[in-house]
Amino acid sequence: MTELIATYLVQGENNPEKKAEEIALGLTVGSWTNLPELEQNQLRKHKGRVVSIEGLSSDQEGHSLIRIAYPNANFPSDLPAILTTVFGKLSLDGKIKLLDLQFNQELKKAFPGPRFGIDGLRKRLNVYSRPLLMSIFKGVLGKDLDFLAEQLKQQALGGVDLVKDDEILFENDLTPFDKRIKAGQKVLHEVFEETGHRTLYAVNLTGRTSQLRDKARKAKELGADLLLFNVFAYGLDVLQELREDDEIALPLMAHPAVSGALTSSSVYGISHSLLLGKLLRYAGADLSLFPSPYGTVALEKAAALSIADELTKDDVFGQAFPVPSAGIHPGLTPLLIRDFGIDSVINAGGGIHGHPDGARGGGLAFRQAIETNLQGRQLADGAKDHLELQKALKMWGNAEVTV
Ligand code: 1AE
Repeated sequence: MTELIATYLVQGENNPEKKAEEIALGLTVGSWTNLPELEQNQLRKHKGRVVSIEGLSSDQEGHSLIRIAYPNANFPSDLPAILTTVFGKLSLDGKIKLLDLQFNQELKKAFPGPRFGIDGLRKRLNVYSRPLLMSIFKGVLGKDLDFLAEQLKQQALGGVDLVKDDEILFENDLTPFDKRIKAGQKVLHEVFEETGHRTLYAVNLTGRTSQLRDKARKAKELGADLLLFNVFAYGLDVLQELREDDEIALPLMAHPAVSGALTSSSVYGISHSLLLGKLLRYAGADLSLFPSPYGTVALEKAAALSIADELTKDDVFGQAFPVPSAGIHPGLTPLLIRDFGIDSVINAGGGIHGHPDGARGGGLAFRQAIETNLQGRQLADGAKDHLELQKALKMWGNAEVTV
């Protein structure tokens, strides 16, 4: 019998054995010992199973790790059914957090994984030996296309590989989706002609769920590079639908907006690694943004690393890019490379646009910081050769480490 194994962290439970048994039966066949033998025989293949129960020693608050196996026979192979089975009603039932889901090989076949992933994006950009650099449009609400185009140009001239829309830029009269794509293409083509540097633009796919597929197909027709998607405002299955549509076939960048409501508590919700790592990768995200351990919306380092690990570890799926974000500036580059390696994306909004020389200067400072670090040199040393880096370090400081 093939099974999906869920791991839960339970807090304040006096009798974890009883709780585990209640979950295994309550979320599958309901009750067991009271059933007549004939019914037991009929239902055996649907019965949940307690795999293990571990008390966490040296723990005042009574945490236990409970593992429950759910037969594949109980649900179709889609995330809404899986999540409702393993953490539907249960998510409302006291201090319990879903830490992990172990998919068997059969179940994994139902998921697409990233269409492009790290390899595909590197190929598109022809960049192989360094982390990618991404910047974010800032202050674009209420601004027109010319403003947007100029901001995009400055970011691209700074040498960034990717530019993403701000996640709060929705459909609007001044910078509608279609026009943003066309204007973006024009600017980025001009910069490429001028400098030989290729930058890709991730346009924010927004609107009612029923409109997304057509809108995404239109984006593809118009020549969009990537789609940014606020996946947790919609649902993982919506992301999977977009990924599986061969008429869309664009890289998908998952933004973590709203996910904090699900992940932040230590005793409720879903773990960072499962939601922003494993499930996003299985559903087909090519890049996953999450707070880095260092910036303004800092995430505990172990949690940030666990997301990156789920996005990149060996699996039947391609690897997705970890994008540790929020409050990132050039001085943090050595820490980011040390912790997330070169197969990651360094992403900054304020840390690019706030540079004394503007977005171009900010992009250059990041590229100089990356180059300096990969040469095994201190940023302070690189700053002697690079004016933009020097100004950035003066402005934001320097968390110096070398690899
Ligand atoms: C975790 C998401 C980060 C993000 O989307 C964003 O806009 C960051 O902006 P900065 O770099 O903090 O200005």
